[in-house]
Amino acid sequence: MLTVYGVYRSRATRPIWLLGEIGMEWRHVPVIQTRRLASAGAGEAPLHTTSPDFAALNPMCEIPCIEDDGMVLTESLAITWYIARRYGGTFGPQTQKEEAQMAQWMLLAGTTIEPPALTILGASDDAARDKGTAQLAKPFAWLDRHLADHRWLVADRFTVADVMLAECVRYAQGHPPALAPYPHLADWLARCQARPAWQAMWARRNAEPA
Ligand SMILES: N[C@@H](CCC(=O)N[C@@H](CS)C(=O)NCC(=O)O)C(=O)O
Repeated sequence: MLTVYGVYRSRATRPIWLLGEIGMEWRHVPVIQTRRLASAGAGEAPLHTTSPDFAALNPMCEIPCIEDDGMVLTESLAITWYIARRYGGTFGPQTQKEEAQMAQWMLLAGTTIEPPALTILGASDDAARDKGTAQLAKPFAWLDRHLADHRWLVADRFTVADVMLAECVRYAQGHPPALAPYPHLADWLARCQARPAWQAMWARRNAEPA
């Protein structure tokens, strides 16, 4: 059975949401970020990102990580993409053009949207939030235009592209000015987050200690 290593309060939400959409069974090993533990060295400390057993699996000491069919895979977007391709049916690409379009949104999510959105999420002052918001203006304006006449990112159906991008855009959501100028993007994010599989993932995420 596919095993996901990582707590919900991490980028593990990406593959976990998709697994819920697919409705497949998976095994959860809740590895927590070492920095979130008061004393990682204590004997009773839970499995964490620098635990020797986990570091042996992922030398980057980061979550999420999966094991499936004898393969260990890291990088949340690669993991989510793999699950879609292998198990996801129409959540994954059905043609080479769809594959290219999904790859486009996946790479935009990981390289252009995630860094400033995380800046906003972690900001402790307005200057940092303003900087992240300014960096998101161009990609968000493009997404807003695209979503003005598309319900979903690719092929008029909900796909892995929506999962990967929505989970990166979410990091900016707590700062309303970042999304306010982009109503179609905000509506699409709301559609994504209204899905039962996202709601189930989010409830479990919120049930974890902060
Ligand atoms: N590019 C990686 C980044 C993974 C990453 O940084 N994960 C964080 C949690 S979301 C982590 O494990 N940090 C290690 C730690 O804080 O101990 C991915 O997308 O999977």
